[in-house]
Amino acid sequence: MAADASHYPEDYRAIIHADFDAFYASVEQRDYPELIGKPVVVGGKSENRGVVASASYEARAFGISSAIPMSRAYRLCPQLVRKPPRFEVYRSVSNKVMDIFRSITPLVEPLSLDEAYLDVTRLETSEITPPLIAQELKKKVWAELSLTISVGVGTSKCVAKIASDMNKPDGITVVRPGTEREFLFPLPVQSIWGIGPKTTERLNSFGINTIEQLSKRDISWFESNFGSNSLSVRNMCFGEDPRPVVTHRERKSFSSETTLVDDSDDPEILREIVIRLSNDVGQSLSSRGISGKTVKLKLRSSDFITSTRQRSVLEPIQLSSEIADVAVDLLNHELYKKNSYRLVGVGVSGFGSLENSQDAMQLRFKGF
Ligand code: DCP
Ligand code: MG
Ligand code: MG
Repeated sequence: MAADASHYPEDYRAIIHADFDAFYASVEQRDYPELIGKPVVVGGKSENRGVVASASYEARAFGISSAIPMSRAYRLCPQLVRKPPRFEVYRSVSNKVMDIFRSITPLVEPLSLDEAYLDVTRLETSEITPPLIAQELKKKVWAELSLTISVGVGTSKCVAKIASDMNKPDGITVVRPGTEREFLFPLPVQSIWGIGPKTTERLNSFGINTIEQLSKRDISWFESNFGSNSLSVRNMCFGEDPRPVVTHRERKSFSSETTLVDDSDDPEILREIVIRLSNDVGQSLSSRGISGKTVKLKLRSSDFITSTRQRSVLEPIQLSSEIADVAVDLLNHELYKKNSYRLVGVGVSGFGSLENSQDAMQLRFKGF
């Protein structure tokens, strides 16, 4: 690593953003080694008007990217290999990587299945610095999962997130304290969190293309263009972003759903799926020390009609078996319709105020 791994001055936070490279596609290449080095995409069939969910870096060389139609991907690269998604596997890899992150610090904020923020500020010792932690993290993920992540290290969330994208795949980018402007100013405005395609187009039409150009505008200009977000957008131009890493958001519900490989009306298959999904949700609740009072079952029939059924119980529940009891009962009440289903989901909501107690304790323990 070329980056300077020396110690940080006091008063700076050290935030890491880690994101898997070509997540779904890399998991497929890992599990089917004959695909290594080949253009691979994960997504739906082109005859079903499928789209690309993830493209390997070899596929990207042909101009293929996420969200383009599969038919177009094949036109760009006729020798392309398509794999159907295996969501269960990706979810399990995601759980494992989050555990690896949590083995380094409890301050982990997952953003999606394949990425998270880590606050490693307090981990610095005489031997360990944030860039070294980032290196260790990459090594650990590779050793345990045979997958690469790209990592950004910054003094705020927005800098860390932009940095992790700079040297993909298998990259590490450290933006040292005090060098945020140098790093951000040449980048296009859309690198900033929250500036989407429409805003970018508008800014470009004013001749504002880079973060440096945007940073030169005064506060009143920001106010008339960004309204209530003006201050945070302006601060982000300078790398300032006070948002803390929060271990889980104020979530109102936890749920898990799955699209069936083949639509099914078989009660046994459907019950088995409901039990598995209840197990997923139960694990999420248990690992966070949360229990909820409302269980919801979601069903989407073969003709794409989605329905939900929910039931509240008197005492909050957390265990997979308790969630499954309610969810299976809700399912049993639907089976008389003899519908065939393409998607099944289970969720739990109605949490008590204990939701944040575990995190609060961890923070106190860490001396925050
Ligand atoms: N995903 C999806 N549909 C999209 C974008 C993403 O289904 N439009 C899924 C597939 C990706 C995963 O989410 O593998 C993670 O999304 P990322 O944006 O992190 O993309 P990748 O990990 O695939 O690639 P990168 O190396 O750019 O992070
Ligand atoms: Mg990714
Ligand atoms: Mg991602």
